[in-house]
Amino acid sequence: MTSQDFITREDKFGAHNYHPLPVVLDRGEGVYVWDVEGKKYFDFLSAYSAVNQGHSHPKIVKALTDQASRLALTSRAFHNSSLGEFEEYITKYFGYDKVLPMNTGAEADETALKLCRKWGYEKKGIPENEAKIICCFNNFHGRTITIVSMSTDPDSYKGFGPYTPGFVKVPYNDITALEKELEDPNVAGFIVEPIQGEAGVYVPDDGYLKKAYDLCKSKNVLFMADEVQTGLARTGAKLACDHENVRPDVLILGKALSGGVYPVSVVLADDEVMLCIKPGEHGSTYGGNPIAAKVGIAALEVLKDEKLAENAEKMGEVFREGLHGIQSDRIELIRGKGLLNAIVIKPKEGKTAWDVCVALKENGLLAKPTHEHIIRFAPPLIINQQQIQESLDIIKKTIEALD
Ligand code: IF1
Repeated sequence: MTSQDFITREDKFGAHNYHPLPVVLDRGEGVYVWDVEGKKYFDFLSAYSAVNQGHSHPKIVKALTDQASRLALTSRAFHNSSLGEFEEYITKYFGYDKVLPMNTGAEADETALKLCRKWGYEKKGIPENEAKIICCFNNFHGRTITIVSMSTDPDSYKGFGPYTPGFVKVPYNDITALEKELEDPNVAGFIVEPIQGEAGVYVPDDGYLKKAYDLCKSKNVLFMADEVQTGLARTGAKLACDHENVRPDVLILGKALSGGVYPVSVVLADDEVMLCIKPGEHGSTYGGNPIAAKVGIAALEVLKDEKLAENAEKMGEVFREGLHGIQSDRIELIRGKGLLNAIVIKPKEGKTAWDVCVALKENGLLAKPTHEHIIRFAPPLIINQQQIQESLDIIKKTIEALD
């Protein structure tokens, strides 16, 4: 079967909720993936930052397969011998009292929202059904009906109403707007991405997170950081909030918490918040299963053992510097932190970010456009200097050939 045969079959039998680049991947290792014809590519998407540790990291794969053949799933109706080990490991790793494991990022965000409302009623004393949560314009927190109720992107929310009430939207990176909404005593929480991924790798001003956190504290409001995409070494620190020494009241993690081999997500918080949810009030069949527990530990160990935050910081500098060295008026802007970067493409002669990505693919590098004119560059964090250089050569060659 050729790539086209695979694509045609997906198109015929699969729902049309995605528009992938025309490449059919069959194998991955480290920073590389191979298509069904055997062509090799640099992976500059890393499954939307789920594969920070590199494809099929041997240590994570071993944790997965060992546990899969021993005990895969018990449900939380019973205890299992791996969950506590994971809970102890991850709470100490990030410095929180408690963790609540789920599977996907959206589920972890939903968990945080429920936890926040519960805390608002039980601890803050907000009248029943009156709690409000502040979120940001251009946020991306996932695809459930409640989460798209927070969205300001019509592609995400249009046609899926009626929406969950109780959300107040403020412009991102706007402290004054946040301060104003925080005057409302019924506000229980503020949910924010430390860098907005889907919005196009939008990095807020230095000090924004710290100021937002301090304001939340002064109003007895929970500061909830969605680090599903920015967390786990991606931006050159364990958490993107670490850059401003902010410790979120509620920390939401997913994606790279498994290195891409399994869906694992969590919410971390201290007892005062986490214990507001009582037995029977929240959960998931797969959440906290033994495979997820072992995989989660291995994925976090790899981040630490291989110093991936430090490498992301260093390689990010080299990468952005290299991008700045490309002489083309097609590149309007370069932004990012660590190895979460993007370029804004000026449409020229009818060529958009999509066309640039198709050309990059032809030249052996995979990246995905977002919002028509933005290309995100997010390779696995194990990438070395020589590989960064080769990638920059491909990007330079591709963009120059379009000019
Ligand atoms: C898709 C973007 C990335 C996330 C943050 C929660 C979730 C995500 C900050 C939900 C998910 C994804 C999902 C993916 C596209 C993608 C994405 F382009 F939309 F913005 F990564 F950049 N919080 N992000 O970024 O996590 O439930 O998917 O596990 O195809 O929808 P999930």
